[in-house]
Amino acid sequence: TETYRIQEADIATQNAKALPALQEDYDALRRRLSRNGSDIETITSAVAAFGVALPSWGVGTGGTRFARYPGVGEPRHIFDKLEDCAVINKLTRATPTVSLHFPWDKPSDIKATRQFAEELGLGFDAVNSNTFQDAAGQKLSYKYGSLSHTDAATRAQAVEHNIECIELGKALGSKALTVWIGDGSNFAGQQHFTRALERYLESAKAIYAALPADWHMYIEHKLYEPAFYSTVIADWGTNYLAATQLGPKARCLVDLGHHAPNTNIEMIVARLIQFGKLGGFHFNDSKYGDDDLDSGSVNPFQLFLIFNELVDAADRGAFDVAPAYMLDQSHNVTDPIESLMSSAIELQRRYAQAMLIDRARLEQAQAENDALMALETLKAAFNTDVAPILAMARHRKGGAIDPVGLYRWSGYRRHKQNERPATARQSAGIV
Ligand code: PSV
Ligand code: MN
Ligand code: MN
Repeated sequence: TETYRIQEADIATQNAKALPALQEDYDALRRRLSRNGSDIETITSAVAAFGVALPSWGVGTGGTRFARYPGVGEPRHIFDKLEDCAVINKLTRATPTVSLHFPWDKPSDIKATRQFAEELGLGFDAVNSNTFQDAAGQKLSYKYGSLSHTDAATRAQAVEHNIECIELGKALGSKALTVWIGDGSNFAGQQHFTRALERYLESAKAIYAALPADWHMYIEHKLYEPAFYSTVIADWGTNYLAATQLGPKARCLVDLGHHAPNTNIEMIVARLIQFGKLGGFHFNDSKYGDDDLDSGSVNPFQLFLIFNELVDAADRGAFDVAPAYMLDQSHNVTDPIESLMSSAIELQRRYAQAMLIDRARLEQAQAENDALMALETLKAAFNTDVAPILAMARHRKGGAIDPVGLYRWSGYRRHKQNERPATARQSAGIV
């Protein structure tokens, strides 16, 4: 069968219909923002330059540990996944890279994978290792941990896997390794806190030593799950200590779903920036735990406040290296292509709003302890509808003014249903 692709001409045709209204809204917003001293073009250009990486594991069958419900025409392998990622980028122009997870999406042919990605206009962001479950044919089990396991041979196997991920990443053009481990304990007394962290650090140092000079190692903390009593890298404090012990290439990765409810994540971001250890993000949203819901779907104000810290820090020249932006979401009630497009746009929305904050007024309010005016200043930006800026940025880059509308109009998934016949396992719900 022929491979269906959404054409540039489709985008141009649909955009032509939507452009007059967009231009009107954009011009009105330009006038409104200029009254407050903001130049719309500066913000539109910054939004257009914004990019966030797509998670390879986010385009497949989403799910929880309770169930997976395969959708029609879903990707069967890495090439299909890249094809779907390319649709997201083609329509939003906001997701130029993909973050791969090994061994889930380990390419059997690296050269062909890299070449296919290039043809689709995609690059590769951080590669992710997986020592939180046992891979097929694996010699030693991670049931009781990986990098911090009590058994030296199991730790060595986990280190080896991470080094293999670096090698794969090098061949693909990645520049970072993200390490998240599920190591921890379920019962008081099960694990010696100090010794477990010592073992982790020793293993992590061996991985760090294998990093190329221009690479980063992102350490991801998570409060709980799968370990429910204690987790070795449970919080940003432990993460910071580990990254500091390892060296300058090691940085902390903040996954928005990995904190206790109501944690002030924007302040964690500020702290990590202040001490030069913010590596990047796994963006998603959550109400209870590691929910992996779409960005900004639960707490858009929190996302805005995080971007406020990022814009403020960038204005102050506080970054030696720009943080890596990655999405990490997976669930099973929407088409992942639509959800990932919405999340990428949501990040751009909060970024644009953060650029609208009147920083002089905010600073003055802070100096005068005028709490009400400080919040008002933030809210004035947060309440501004910047949708015309986002749509114009997409349009100027050749993306869709209305990405979800165009995607639905294209019938992409229906085309893929024919091209990607479900396997017997998928039809049975076993994926
Ligand atoms: C763990 O919960 C996590 O956030 C890590 O980033 C994993 O690599 C990812 O989810 C995928 O399960
Ligand atoms: Mn994550
Ligand atoms: Mn997670």
